[in-house]
Amino acid sequence: MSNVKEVQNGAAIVVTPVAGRIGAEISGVKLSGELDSDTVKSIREALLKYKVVFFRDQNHLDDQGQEAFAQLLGNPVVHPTVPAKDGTNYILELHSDHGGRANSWHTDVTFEAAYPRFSILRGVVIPEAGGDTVWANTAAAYENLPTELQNLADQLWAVHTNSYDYAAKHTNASAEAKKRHDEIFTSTIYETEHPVVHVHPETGERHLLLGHFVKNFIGLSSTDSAHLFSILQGHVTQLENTVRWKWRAGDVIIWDNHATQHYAVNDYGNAQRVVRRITTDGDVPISIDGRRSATKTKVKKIY
Ligand SMILES: O=C(O)CCC(=O)C(=O)O
Ligand SMILES: [Fe+2]
Repeated sequence: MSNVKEVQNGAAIVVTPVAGRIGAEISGVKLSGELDSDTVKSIREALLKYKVVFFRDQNHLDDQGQEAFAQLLGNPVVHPTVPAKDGTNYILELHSDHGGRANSWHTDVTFEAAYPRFSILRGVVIPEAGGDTVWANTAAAYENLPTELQNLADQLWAVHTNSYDYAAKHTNASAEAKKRHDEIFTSTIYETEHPVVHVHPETGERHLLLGHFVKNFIGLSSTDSAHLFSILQGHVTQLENTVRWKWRAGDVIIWDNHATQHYAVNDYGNAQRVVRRITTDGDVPISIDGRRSATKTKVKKIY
């Protein structure tokens, strides 16, 4: 089923759902910093509805073009600890040869209070087979919880930190990846308290906010936290809540980082895979009873 939208300049964008609960492919758009505002509005509407949108054949985009396009969706932000790629202002490169294998379920940068709203990822080098990415819809996860678990989650808060057990969550991580994690990714250690259920700033939908940066639930021991985390996180990543994308070089994928988690499948061995990401700034989440997330610790490591 596809859904054709006419925009003012006469171009048509076509939005085609990919999975039942999340994800749509958008065709008929050439992404750039010059896109007209109606097309940007249509992309934004599709993002709110489908949570992740996929664009094929954007090979014309270079780093600067990706940055120019990102500015139409929001204010680009650099990663809090990882420097931007040389020659760019905002790009975070994930390179398979240098530890860039994000094979663990997460929402980007939730160890900060105002974590990014949109992530825009461009496929630069894609393996012939494997290296897909999977996204999960965290609103569908909440909506499909039994009422008893919804009530429990509604009350819970979690501590998110970038100083988590990287090796335990990224199986087969290389020595270089572990070193990068210790020396760069956690050069400043954050601890931020977020509600487990937050109200989306634009749609008003309730979402589960979990992922691999969760350290513990406030008031629970680490053992109880781990058990409860696996129950709730298991609902997020239930296959019915997910969409899986087989990349081609030149694809651009945008997700609403306040509405999803994602996982980059690490099944391509020594083949090379390079993707480049820009994030835009996000709001501080708000709980169902109107309280806001807050960063409690931000400590620079001294070597
Ligand atoms: O490599 C991917 O497909 C996703 C990597 C990731 O987690 C990200 O770009 O935020
Ligand atoms: Fe990510």
